[in-house]
Amino acid sequence: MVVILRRRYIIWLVVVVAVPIVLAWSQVLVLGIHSASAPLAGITASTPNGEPRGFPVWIRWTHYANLFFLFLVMRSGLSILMDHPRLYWHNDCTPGTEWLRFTPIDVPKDRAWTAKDDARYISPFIALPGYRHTPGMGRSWHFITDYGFILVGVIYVAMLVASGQWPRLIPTSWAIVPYAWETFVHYATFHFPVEPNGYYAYNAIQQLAYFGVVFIMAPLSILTGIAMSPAVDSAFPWYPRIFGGRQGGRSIHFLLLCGYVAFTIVHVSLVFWTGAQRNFNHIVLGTDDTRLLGLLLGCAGLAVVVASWIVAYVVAWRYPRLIQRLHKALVFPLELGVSASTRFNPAERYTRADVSPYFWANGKMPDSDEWKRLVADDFRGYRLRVSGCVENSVDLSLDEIRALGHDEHVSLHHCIQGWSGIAQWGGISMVRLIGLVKPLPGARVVEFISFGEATFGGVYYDTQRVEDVVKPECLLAYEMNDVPLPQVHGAPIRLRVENQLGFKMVKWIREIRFVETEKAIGEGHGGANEDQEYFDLLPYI
Ligand SMILES: Nc1nc2c(c(=O)[nH]1)N[C@H]1C(S)=C(S)[C@@H](COP(=O)(O)O)O[C@H]1N2
Ligand SMILES: [Mo]
Repeated sequence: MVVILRRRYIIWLVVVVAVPIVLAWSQVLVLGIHSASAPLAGITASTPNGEPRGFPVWIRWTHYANLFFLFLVMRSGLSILMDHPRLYWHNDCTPGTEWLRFTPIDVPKDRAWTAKDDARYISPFIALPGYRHTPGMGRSWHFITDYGFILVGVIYVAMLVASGQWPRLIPTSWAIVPYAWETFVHYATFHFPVEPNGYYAYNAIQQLAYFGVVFIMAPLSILTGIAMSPAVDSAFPWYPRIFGGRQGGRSIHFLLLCGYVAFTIVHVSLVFWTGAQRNFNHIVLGTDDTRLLGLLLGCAGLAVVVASWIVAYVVAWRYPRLIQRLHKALVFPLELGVSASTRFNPAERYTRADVSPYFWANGKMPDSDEWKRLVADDFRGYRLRVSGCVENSVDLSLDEIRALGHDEHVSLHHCIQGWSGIAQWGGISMVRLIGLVKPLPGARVVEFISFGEATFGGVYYDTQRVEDVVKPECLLAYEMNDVPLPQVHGAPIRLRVENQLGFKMVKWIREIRFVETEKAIGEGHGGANEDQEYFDLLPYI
């Protein structure tokens, strides 16, 4: 895997790592080494009501369950990351402006290079499910295991507070800062400090590290994850801005992954360095002795974790439909709420000044003879057929569509692969079309059918719930950035539906049908990607 970090960030990284180490060495050379093991205020061997602090059963099991879920979350996150292996600090994803990338490829300027072409391979030893372009399955695993990760975190924090064990992690005095510095000076200059017995209390750096992981990193991971959601970003455009936009949120989300990996490496090294048998007995058995049993059981527990990766890999490739269904079962109730609620109506107020200089293109251009004839004739022969469960089927030429009106907005596009871009879209709102064709009461779903092919053959199509197409900002767009829709972006007509991911926005639309359910179309999962690549039916996240 190629990793390219921009030079200015390499310099920053070196400075951030080197400066404290140089300071630590200077202090030791000038002043000598102090003891860093003085007890911290507020940490005693027992709680005020006399119970030993120790490691009660809830700490031991939430520690293990967290490890189990966090690794699955990280592994599936890597599969999603590699589908657009570039990270940015701004809303547009202009190639060449990324601060970090995992691909050697400079995007070619002389030929078409879609976002899907840009996806990279990642080994299934590292990622779940691994290989190339598997964001559908990656997302299903990511979201299913997120539930476990969040649930365990909530139980852990609630118990930490309820049991009075919280002073283990939450600093109660600023005195921890000089202690932490002294401890750092010890580690950085290879003077290993006298460690407190972790059964009762931690050293200052250890305490701050645990505090940081539980109370800063984990919540930030959840919040930056939410900042990538199209439904949230289009309804509350101020929210992603907190993190520097969707790409800022995505970059921070990735840096937090690096943080968990770094923490795990240091944590595990120190567990072994400072007395593996005693430490394992603490966290596995809850006892404070040096038997071998805790270490043995701990290693068995880790073997189960590794086995879970193999099982997840096999299930992802053998029974992807099962995982897609499980994902749907877990999030669908929430999604129906989003769909029904007007609070989640897209309400973006981007301006033309925000329009991205570069907008990735995706998908296979249509190449049928019929399509070529339409292009040759500048779409004068184009007719959009709208039919199905409607009172009034129509065949509309482009001029007739334009005559229906002009609605427009400037919005942030969210691709499932991770990239985004801001563009102006002009066309007719779906509400206008609905007024014309008058769907019958049974019509719950709208099917959009393309001239183009899907990734693995067959016609590209996708569906929308009627609740979503009547929301503002749902357009049949014939214009992008104030010019007629370019061919690569879906000419003559494409769908815009800003509260969902890009794959729902069918380009090169040939036909629209109002139907009762998506279950009778294609393989019944609501779209070509949902059928073939196990994408989610209502991707608001
Ligand atoms: N017909 C068709 N429409 C499609 C696709 C496709 O492959 N075929 N890709 C989708 C995806 S994944 C995205 S992100 C958007 C991209 O739109 P753009 O090419 O204008 O950026 O189009 C969507 N519409
Ligand atoms: Mo996409």
